[in-house]
Amino acid sequence: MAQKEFHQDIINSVSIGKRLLAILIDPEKMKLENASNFLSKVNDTIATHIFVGGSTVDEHDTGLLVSEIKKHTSLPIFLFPGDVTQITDKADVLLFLSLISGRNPEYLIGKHVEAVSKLKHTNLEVIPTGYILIENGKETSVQTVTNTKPMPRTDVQQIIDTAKAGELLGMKLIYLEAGSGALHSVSSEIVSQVKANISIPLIVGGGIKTKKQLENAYDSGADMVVIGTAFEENEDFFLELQKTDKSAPTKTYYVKSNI
Ligand code: 1GP
Repeated sequence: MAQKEFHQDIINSVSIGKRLLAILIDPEKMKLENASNFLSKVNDTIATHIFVGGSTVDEHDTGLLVSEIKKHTSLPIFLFPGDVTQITDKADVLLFLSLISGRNPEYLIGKHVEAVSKLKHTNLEVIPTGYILIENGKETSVQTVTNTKPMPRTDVQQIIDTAKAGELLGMKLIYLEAGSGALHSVSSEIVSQVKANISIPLIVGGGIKTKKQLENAYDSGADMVVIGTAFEENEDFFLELQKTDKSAPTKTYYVKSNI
């Protein structure tokens, strides 16, 4: 397993107030032959990371797609796996997600134990991440696949305590997830309250479809925002999120710090 490099980059970004944007690519929805065109549009946006993952994808498909993505972008590729089968050493980072909003032991620790023998043979940087699913108005695939209940949106204190417990357990990131295609993204109140109570970087995703919602998430305290569906469904979204200085190489900000 690799040295901590990409996690440190996130910490460095947070320390200078840099807003991070991950574009989520689902191998089930992205055909290999479309990756080049998709990535050329991504490279012109303010995106800083690529996440790859889905609910039901196999290793072979994930590996092929990650290799293809790498040909077309220098952005770091984080695996955001729905299952152990999606772990591939072609990526840079594995978000080692523990679904701390739920009480299904398989998604709290079981899958992780299964993953270890596979990880021995990879160079992936593994980042332990507390994954918190929040109710969004409809059932999401995370809920179905993991057989867990999301946390009620109204139970802000319980969400804060869950995030803090994740930090105290040693997790390096907290991810507040409304679920892909969520009707309601995670509320500003939840984002700001969680941010105020943890000292590790905060990722927010699910149901963010407009630039205004994106900015609202950052203004509330999200350090990184994850968007998938809006890029799949709305070509114009790439234009809305275009870099203002297109001459800047995508990797400028990823120069490794010596801090
Ligand atoms: C889902 O948070 C991500 O895991 C992204 O959600 O597809 O709704 O952008 P969307």
